[in-house]
Amino acid sequence: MDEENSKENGETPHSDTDDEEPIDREAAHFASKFASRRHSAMVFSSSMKAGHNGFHRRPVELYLVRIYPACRAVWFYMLQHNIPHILVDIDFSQGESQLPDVVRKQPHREVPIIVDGDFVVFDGPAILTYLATTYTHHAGYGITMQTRMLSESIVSWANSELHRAVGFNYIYPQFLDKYTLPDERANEALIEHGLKQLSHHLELLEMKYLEKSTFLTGNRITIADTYVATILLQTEWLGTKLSMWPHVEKWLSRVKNQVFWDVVHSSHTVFLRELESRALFD
Ligand SMILES: N[C@@H](CCC(=O)N[C@@H](CS)C(=O)NCC(=O)O)C(=O)O
Repeated sequence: MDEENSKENGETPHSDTDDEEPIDREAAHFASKFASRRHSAMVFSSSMKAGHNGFHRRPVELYLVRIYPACRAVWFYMLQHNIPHILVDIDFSQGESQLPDVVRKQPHREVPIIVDGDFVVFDGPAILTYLATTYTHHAGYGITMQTRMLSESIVSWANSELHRAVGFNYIYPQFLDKYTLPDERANEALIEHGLKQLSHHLELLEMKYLEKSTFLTGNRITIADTYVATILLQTEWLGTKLSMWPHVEKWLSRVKNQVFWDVVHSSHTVFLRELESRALFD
Protein backbone atom coordinates (compact mmCIF):
# COMPACT_ATOMS: atom_id res chain seq x y z
CA MET A 1 0.00 0.00 0.00
CA ASP A 2 1.41 3.39 -0.85
CA GLU A 3 1.89 5.96 1.82
CA GLU A 4 -0.78 8.40 0.65
CA ASN A 5 -3.43 5.70 0.72
CA SER A 6 -2.39 4.57 4.15
CA LYS A 7 -2.94 7.95 5.75
CA GLU A 8 -6.17 9.70 6.46
CA ASN A 9 -6.15 12.98 8.23
CA GLY A 10 -9.34 13.64 10.15
CA GLU A 11 -8.93 17.39 9.64
CA THR A 12 -10.67 17.29 6.30
CA PRO A 13 -14.12 15.70 6.22
CA HIS A 14 -14.08 12.22 4.72
CA SER A 15 -16.30 11.12 1.91
CA ASP A 16 -17.11 7.54 1.04
CA THR A 17 -15.34 8.07 -2.24
CA ASP A 18 -12.14 9.24 -0.58
CA ASP A 19 -12.03 6.21 1.65
CA GLU A 20 -13.46 3.58 -0.58
CA GLU A 21 -10.46 2.54 -2.58
CA PRO A 22 -7.91 1.81 0.18
CA ILE A 23 -10.45 0.31 2.55
CA ASP A 24 -11.95 -1.97 -0.07
CA ARG A 25 -8.57 -3.18 -1.19
CA GLU A 26 -7.65 -3.98 2.40
CA ALA A 27 -10.92 -5.70 3.13
CA ALA A 28 -10.60 -7.79 0.01
CA HIS A 29 -7.09 -8.70 1.12
CA PHE A 30 -8.44 -9.69 4.52
CA ALA A 31 -11.24 -11.72 3.03
CA SER A 32 -8.85 -13.54 0.72
CA LYS A 33 -7.04 -14.79 3.80
CA PHE A 34 -10.25 -16.57 4.76
CA ALA A 35 -10.01 -19.14 1.99
CA SER A 36 -10.08 -21.83 4.66
CA ARG A 37 -12.58 -19.86 6.81
CA ARG A 38 -9.98 -19.80 9.56
CA HIS A 39 -7.08 -17.50 9.94
CA SER A 40 -4.79 -16.64 12.76
CA ALA A 41 -4.70 -12.90 12.60
CA MET A 42 -6.27 -9.88 11.13
CA VAL A 43 -4.56 -8.02 8.33
CA PHE A 44 -3.65 -4.62 6.98
CA SER A 45 -0.35 -2.89 7.22
CA SER A 46 1.06 0.43 6.30
CA SER A 47 3.92 2.72 6.98
CA MET A 48 3.33 6.22 8.09
CA LYS A 49 5.06 9.50 8.54
CA ALA A 50 3.61 11.92 11.05
CA GLY A 51 2.15 14.99 9.41
CA HIS A 52 0.97 18.38 10.63
CA ASN A 53 -2.61 19.53 10.61
CA GLY A 54 -1.89 23.22 10.42
CA PHE A 55 -2.50 23.60 14.16
CA HIS A 56 0.08 23.44 16.91
CA ARG A 57 -0.85 19.82 17.63
CA ARG A 58 0.04 16.98 15.39
CA PRO A 59 -2.83 14.72 14.41
CA VAL A 60 -3.58 11.84 16.71
CA GLU A 61 -2.24 8.57 15.30
CA LEU A 62 -4.71 5.71 15.45
CA TYR A 63 -3.28 2.21 14.95
CA LEU A 64 -6.13 -0.03 13.94
CA VAL A 65 -7.57 -3.13 12.33
CA ARG A 66 -10.68 -1.89 10.56
CA ILE A 67 -12.80 -4.97 11.00
CA TYR A 68 -12.25 -4.93 14.78
CA PRO A 69 -15.13 -3.23 16.64
CA ALA A 70 -13.11 -1.29 19.23
CA CYS A 71 -10.98 0.22 16.44
CA ARG A 72 -14.08 1.22 14.52
CA ALA A 73 -15.65 2.88 17.57
CA VAL A 74 -12.54 5.00 18.19
CA TRP A 75 -12.19 6.00 14.53
CA PHE A 76 -15.91 6.82 14.39
CA TYR A 77 -15.65 9.08 17.44
CA MET A 78 -12.69 10.94 15.91
CA LEU A 79 -14.53 11.52 12.66
CA GLN A 80 -17.76 12.51 14.38
CA HIS A 81 -16.00 15.06 16.57
CA ASN A 82 -13.55 16.34 14.01
CA ILE A 83 -10.45 15.25 15.90
CA PRO A 84 -7.51 15.50 13.47
CA HIS A 85 -6.08 12.04 13.04
CA ILE A 86 -4.00 9.74 10.90
CA LEU A 87 -4.91 6.09 10.48
CA VAL A 88 -2.23 3.43 10.53
CA ASP A 89 -3.52 0.03 9.43
CA ILE A 90 -1.94 -2.90 11.21
CA ASP A 91 -1.34 -6.32 9.69
CA PHE A 92 -0.58 -8.79 12.47
CA SER A 93 -0.20 -11.61 9.95
CA GLN A 94 3.04 -10.08 8.62
CA GLY A 95 4.90 -10.97 11.81
CA GLU A 96 6.20 -8.98 14.72
CA SER A 97 9.13 -7.43 12.84
CA GLN A 98 6.73 -5.64 10.46
CA LEU A 99 4.76 -3.98 13.24
CA PRO A 100 5.30 -0.28 13.95
CA ASP A 101 7.42 0.30 17.05
CA VAL A 102 4.54 1.63 19.09
CA VAL A 103 2.53 -1.58 18.59
CA ARG A 104 5.53 -3.86 19.08
CA LYS A 105 6.49 -2.14 22.31
CA GLN A 106 2.99 -2.08 23.75
CA PRO A 107 2.86 -4.89 26.36
CA HIS A 108 -0.34 -6.46 25.00
CA ARG A 109 0.58 -5.94 21.34
CA GLU A 110 -3.02 -5.19 20.50
CA VAL A 111 -4.88 -2.42 18.73
CA PRO A 112 -6.54 0.05 18.96
CA ILE A 113 -3.69 2.22 20.18
CA ILE A 114 -3.48 6.00 19.85
CA VAL A 115 -0.44 8.21 20.05
CA ASP A 116 -1.06 11.85 20.85
CA GLY A 117 2.20 13.69 21.40
CA ASP A 118 3.70 12.10 24.50
CA PHE A 119 0.59 10.08 25.29
CA VAL A 120 0.15 6.48 24.23
CA VAL A 121 -3.25 5.02 25.11
CA PHE A 122 -4.61 1.53 24.41
CA ASP A 123 -7.96 -0.27 24.77
CA GLY A 124 -11.13 1.16 23.23
CA PRO A 125 -12.90 2.56 26.31
CA ALA A 126 -9.72 4.15 27.72
CA ILE A 127 -8.93 5.77 24.36
CA LEU A 128 -12.46 7.17 24.11
CA THR A 129 -12.27 8.58 27.64
CA TYR A 130 -8.94 10.19 26.76
CA LEU A 131 -10.33 11.76 23.57
CA ALA A 132 -13.51 12.91 25.31
CA THR A 133 -11.50 14.50 28.11
CA THR A 134 -8.84 16.07 25.91
CA TYR A 135 -10.79 17.15 22.84
CA THR A 136 -14.58 17.18 23.18
CA HIS A 137 -15.68 18.00 26.75
CA HIS A 138 -17.35 14.58 26.67
CA ALA A 139 -19.48 15.37 23.64
CA GLY A 140 -21.38 12.28 22.56
CA TYR A 141 -21.57 10.86 26.07
CA GLY A 142 -24.84 12.52 27.10
CA ILE A 143 -25.66 15.83 28.72
CA THR A 144 -26.01 15.09 32.41
CA MET A 145 -23.34 13.51 34.59
CA GLN A 146 -25.67 10.56 35.16
CA THR A 147 -26.09 9.90 31.43
CA ARG A 148 -22.39 10.40 30.87
CA MET A 149 -21.52 7.79 33.47
CA LEU A 150 -24.17 5.43 32.08
CA SER A 151 -22.57 5.78 28.65
CA GLU A 152 -19.14 5.00 30.15
CA SER A 153 -20.56 1.97 31.98
CA ILE A 154 -22.25 0.60 28.86
CA VAL A 155 -19.11 1.10 26.76
CA SER A 156 -17.10 -0.76 29.39
CA TRP A 157 -19.67 -3.60 29.52
CA ALA A 158 -19.77 -3.82 25.72
CA ASN A 159 -15.98 -3.96 25.41
CA SER A 160 -15.71 -6.76 27.98
CA GLU A 161 -18.88 -8.86 28.43
CA LEU A 162 -20.61 -8.29 25.12
CA HIS A 163 -17.55 -8.57 22.89
CA ARG A 164 -16.38 -11.66 24.77
CA ALA A 165 -19.72 -13.36 24.09
CA VAL A 166 -20.31 -12.17 20.52
CA GLY A 167 -16.74 -12.13 19.26
CA PHE A 168 -14.41 -14.34 21.28
CA ASN A 169 -16.91 -17.09 22.20
CA TYR A 170 -19.33 -17.17 19.27
CA ILE A 171 -17.97 -15.67 16.04
CA TYR A 172 -14.16 -15.73 16.15
CA PRO A 173 -13.79 -19.45 17.09
CA GLN A 174 -15.57 -20.15 13.79
CA PHE A 175 -13.25 -17.96 11.71
CA LEU A 176 -9.91 -17.22 13.36
CA ASP A 177 -7.29 -19.79 14.37
CA LYS A 178 -6.09 -17.61 17.17
CA TYR A 179 -9.44 -17.91 18.95
CA THR A 180 -10.22 -21.53 18.01
CA LEU A 181 -9.74 -24.21 20.68
CA PRO A 182 -7.55 -27.11 19.54
CA ASP A 183 -10.12 -29.71 20.56
CA GLU A 184 -13.02 -29.62 18.08
CA ARG A 185 -15.68 -30.64 20.60
CA ALA A 186 -14.48 -28.07 23.10
CA ASN A 187 -14.59 -25.45 20.34
CA GLU A 188 -18.17 -26.43 19.48
CA ALA A 189 -19.12 -26.13 23.16
CA LEU A 190 -17.50 -22.69 23.30
CA ILE A 191 -19.49 -21.53 20.26
CA GLU A 192 -22.71 -22.97 21.75
CA HIS A 193 -21.99 -21.13 24.99
CA GLY A 194 -21.28 -17.91 23.05
CA LEU A 195 -24.59 -18.20 21.25
CA LYS A 196 -26.44 -18.60 24.57
CA GLN A 197 -24.65 -15.57 25.99
CA LEU A 198 -25.44 -13.54 22.87
CA SER A 199 -29.16 -14.42 23.18
CA HIS A 200 -29.06 -13.44 26.84
CA HIS A 201 -27.46 -10.07 26.07
CA LEU A 202 -29.89 -9.36 23.21
CA GLU A 203 -32.81 -10.16 25.52
CA LEU A 204 -31.37 -7.78 28.09
CA LEU A 205 -30.96 -4.98 25.54
CA GLU A 206 -34.47 -5.61 24.25
CA MET A 207 -36.27 -5.69 27.60
CA LYS A 208 -34.18 -3.54 29.94
CA TYR A 209 -32.98 -0.80 27.62
CA LEU A 210 -34.84 -0.49 24.35
CA GLU A 211 -38.42 -1.40 25.19
CA LYS A 212 -39.02 2.06 26.61
CA SER A 213 -36.11 4.11 25.24
CA THR A 214 -35.11 5.15 21.76
CA PHE A 215 -31.43 4.77 22.61
CA LEU A 216 -29.50 2.92 25.32
CA THR A 217 -29.14 5.92 27.63
CA GLY A 218 -32.42 7.67 26.79
CA ASN A 219 -33.69 9.81 23.94
CA ARG A 220 -30.33 10.82 22.53
CA ILE A 221 -27.78 8.72 20.76
CA THR A 222 -24.44 8.39 22.55
CA ILE A 223 -21.14 6.61 22.04
CA ALA A 224 -22.64 3.72 24.06
CA ASP A 225 -25.07 3.02 21.19
CA THR A 226 -22.24 3.10 18.67
CA TYR A 227 -20.01 0.79 20.72
CA VAL A 228 -22.71 -1.82 21.35
CA ALA A 229 -23.98 -1.68 17.76
CA THR A 230 -20.58 -2.08 16.14
CA ILE A 231 -19.92 -5.17 18.28
CA LEU A 232 -23.30 -6.70 17.43
CA LEU A 233 -22.46 -6.24 13.76
CA GLN A 234 -19.84 -9.01 14.10
CA THR A 235 -22.80 -11.47 14.08
CA GLU A 236 -23.22 -10.58 10.39
CA TRP A 237 -20.12 -12.66 9.67
CA LEU A 238 -22.49 -15.61 10.11
CA GLY A 239 -25.51 -13.86 8.57
CA THR A 240 -27.28 -13.82 11.96
CA LYS A 241 -30.61 -11.96 11.91
CA LEU A 242 -31.89 -10.09 14.95
CA SER A 243 -35.60 -10.21 14.06
CA MET A 244 -36.43 -12.05 17.31
CA TRP A 245 -35.49 -8.81 19.08
CA PRO A 246 -37.55 -6.18 17.25
CA HIS A 247 -36.59 -3.24 19.46
CA VAL A 248 -32.91 -4.07 19.03
CA GLU A 249 -33.36 -4.43 15.29
CA LYS A 250 -35.05 -1.02 14.95
CA TRP A 251 -32.53 0.62 17.27
CA LEU A 252 -29.69 -0.84 15.21
CA SER A 253 -30.99 0.75 12.03
CA ARG A 254 -31.25 4.11 13.84
CA VAL A 255 -27.65 3.81 15.03
CA LYS A 256 -26.44 2.82 11.57
CA ASN A 257 -28.03 5.96 10.21
CA GLN A 258 -25.32 8.17 11.70
CA VAL A 259 -23.01 10.18 9.46
CA PHE A 260 -19.66 8.37 9.03
CA TRP A 261 -21.17 4.97 9.91
CA ASP A 262 -20.74 3.68 6.37
CA VAL A 263 -17.21 5.06 6.06
CA VAL A 264 -16.08 3.32 9.22
CA HIS A 265 -17.87 0.07 8.31
CA SER A 266 -16.77 -0.07 4.71
CA SER A 267 -14.18 -2.81 5.34
CA HIS A 268 -16.77 -4.78 7.32
CA THR A 269 -19.21 -4.53 4.40
CA VAL A 270 -16.65 -5.59 1.82
CA PHE A 271 -15.67 -8.50 4.04
CA LEU A 272 -19.32 -9.61 4.31
CA ARG A 273 -19.70 -9.50 0.52
CA GLU A 274 -16.60 -11.60 0.19
CA LEU A 275 -17.88 -14.16 2.72
CA GLU A 276 -21.20 -14.34 0.87
CA SER A 277 -19.55 -14.94 -2.48
CA ARG A 278 -17.35 -17.63 -0.97
CA ALA A 279 -20.40 -19.35 0.53
CA LEU A 280 -22.02 -19.37 -2.92
CA PHE A 281 -19.04 -21.05 -4.54
CA ASP A 282 -18.05 -23.46 -1.75
N1 LIG B 1 -9.23 -5.28 24.94
C1 LIG B 1 -8.74 -4.84 23.71
C2 LIG B 1 -8.47 -6.07 22.85
C3 LIG B 1 -7.82 -5.64 21.60
C4 LIG B 1 -7.59 -6.76 20.60
O1 LIG B 1 -7.71 -7.96 20.88
N2 LIG B 1 -7.27 -6.30 19.39
C5 LIG B 1 -7.00 -7.20 18.28
C6 LIG B 1 -7.43 -6.50 17.00
S1 LIG B 1 -7.23 -7.55 15.66
C7 LIG B 1 -5.50 -7.40 18.25
O2 LIG B 1 -4.79 -6.42 18.35
N3 LIG B 1 -5.03 -8.64 18.09
C8 LIG B 1 -3.63 -8.89 18.05
C9 LIG B 1 -3.29 -10.06 17.17
O3 LIG B 1 -4.16 -10.52 16.39
O4 LIG B 1 -2.13 -10.51 17.25
C10 LIG B 1 -9.72 -3.87 23.05
O5 LIG B 1 -10.83 -4.30 22.67
O6 LIG B 1 -9.39 -2.69 22.91
